Amino acid sequence: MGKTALITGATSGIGEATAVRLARRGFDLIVTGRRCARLRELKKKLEAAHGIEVLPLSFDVRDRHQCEAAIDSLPEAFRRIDVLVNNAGLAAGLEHIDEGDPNDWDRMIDTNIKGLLYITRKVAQGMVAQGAGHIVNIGSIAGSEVYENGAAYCASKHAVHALSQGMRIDLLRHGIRVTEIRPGMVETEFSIVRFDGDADRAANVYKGVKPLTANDVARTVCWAISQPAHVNVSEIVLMPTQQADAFYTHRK
Ligand code: NDP
Ligand code: 8X3
Repeated sequence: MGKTALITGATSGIGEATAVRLARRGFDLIVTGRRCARLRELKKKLEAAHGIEVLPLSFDVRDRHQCEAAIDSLPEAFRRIDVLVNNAGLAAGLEHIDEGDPNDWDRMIDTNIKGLLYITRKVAQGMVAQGAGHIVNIGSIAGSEVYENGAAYCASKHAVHALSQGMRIDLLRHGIRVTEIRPGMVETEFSIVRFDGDADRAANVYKGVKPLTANDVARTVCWAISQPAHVNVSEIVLMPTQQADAFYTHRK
């Protein structure tokens, strides 16, 4: 029987690139996100190119009931999830703490932390019952470093780091693997979302740097899940060569 992966936030960037890579490897896919037209398009493209089955599920990970209903609604053929990629997430705003917008904080905390928890709980229940599974959390260097103007986003990714460690402990006895991938700069829609659609400001983030691509991260996800069953890749920090950490970037 083929394997099935659920990828949250597959409508763009890292999630979409991971869907493409896993499709090439023959995984059936459950792809999620709010933009249902993009999910439908992805289904069409991947099923035609790779002869796999793709189930698009459009919902907002911030809404616990939508998350639970989505997982409860899975048809029989998609009920066994072998790999969960918790990728949906965002940064909103870049301001000092006294000037931050609480609506931005809510969006980040509700998506990056609570959404990840809601999905993980439901999917982990199935993995526990089947006695196997692999959860890959897309964290960030912001999960182990803190930079000016980024307190709330960094806090949300620090939470992903803590949750990854906690999940690894809690799921240990069930043989479920947990990997956290913490990338530096990746050029996706991330900065456009962070700056509320300001494409010029977003482009500036990557000026003079060759950032990671979504595909670089997707390749890393694939590598982590392809290890033999007795090997768990706990954490990977993946950086552009021109970026040492959150503070030092060599721009040409
Ligand atoms: P993108 O903006 O390209 O993709 C984000 C994805 O998350 C989209 O598919 C979006 O789908 C989904 N998403 C966001 N909010 C929600 C929501 N409320 N409900 C459901 N889905 C949601 O950015 P990236 O690919 O770069 O980001 C993916 C992950 O990688 C994030 O967790 C981010 O924090 C992390 N990351 C990114 C880095 C970067 O530099 N780009 C570096 C380190 C980590 P839709 O809008 O359709 O709902
Ligand atoms: C995204 C990378 O440096 O903008 O998580 O926080 S950074």
